[in-house]
Amino acid sequence: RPTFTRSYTERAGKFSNPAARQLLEVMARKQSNLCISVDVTLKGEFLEVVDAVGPYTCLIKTHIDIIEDFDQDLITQLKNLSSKHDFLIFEDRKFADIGNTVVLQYSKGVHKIASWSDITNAHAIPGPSIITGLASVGVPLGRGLLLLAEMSSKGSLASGSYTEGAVRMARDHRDFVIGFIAQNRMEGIGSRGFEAEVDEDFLIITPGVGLDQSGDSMGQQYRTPFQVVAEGGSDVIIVGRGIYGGGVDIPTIQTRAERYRAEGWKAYEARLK
Ligand code: 5BU
Repeated sequence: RPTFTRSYTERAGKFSNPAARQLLEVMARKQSNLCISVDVTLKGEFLEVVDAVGPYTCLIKTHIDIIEDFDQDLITQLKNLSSKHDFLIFEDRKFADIGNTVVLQYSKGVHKIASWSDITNAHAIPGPSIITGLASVGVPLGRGLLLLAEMSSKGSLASGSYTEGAVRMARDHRDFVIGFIAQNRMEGIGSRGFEAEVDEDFLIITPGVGLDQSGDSMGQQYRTPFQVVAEGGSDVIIVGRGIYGGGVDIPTIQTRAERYRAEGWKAYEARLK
């Protein structure tokens, strides 16, 4: 039975990585496969939105480097909200450098990402040393890594043999690489015939999700939760502007978050059958 037709709870027990296990457990507990990307640039607004949408989400995705008034207290408050509402944190950092540099970017600097972000991601472009570098920091802390296997933007170069290469890199680092940012499932991709028999499971986290728009003016492309989860077999949908966008008030943001949570969950239940 392919992994994506099994329940999140059943799959949780099969992951040795603590971040992957915790994420799947939270998803089952809250009936949410919705990751909310809160791409706003002021600390106060960021925390206000996170607090408002916390009940509907399994995972809050950040771009911490866009916050203009970042300080350590933001991290303290974000972590408090993650306990209050029971969600994990995913810094969408997209590391892309040599091992030695990503170690420093992940653990040091102003943001000290490894100290608070349960999950982060990296491009496969530098080769396996980016994983070993990040793992040297993240594994002792129980963190998880997603590799970018595909992107949602028009004309993305991450396809074909590039995607295959990313999947092979992930297979060699199962303790730390918990899955992919991708638009499709990766089973069978890049396999040399025999891996397909191995009971492998990777989380597929998918950006480019929207119910009311097909894209934006800068190359973003949207699919619906049903297309992504029920038809595509993805595990987690990422929604940003579809929830907080358009300068709407907090009750509207909450209504939208619940709408995406319900749509994402319905699509998951549909594929279990
Ligand atoms: P949106 O407002 O739902 O379009 O935001 C999507 C978010 O996901 C945004 O933070 C992007 O940086 C992020 N993203 C993406 O849109 N597409 C990708 O392929 C990857 C990340 Br990887």
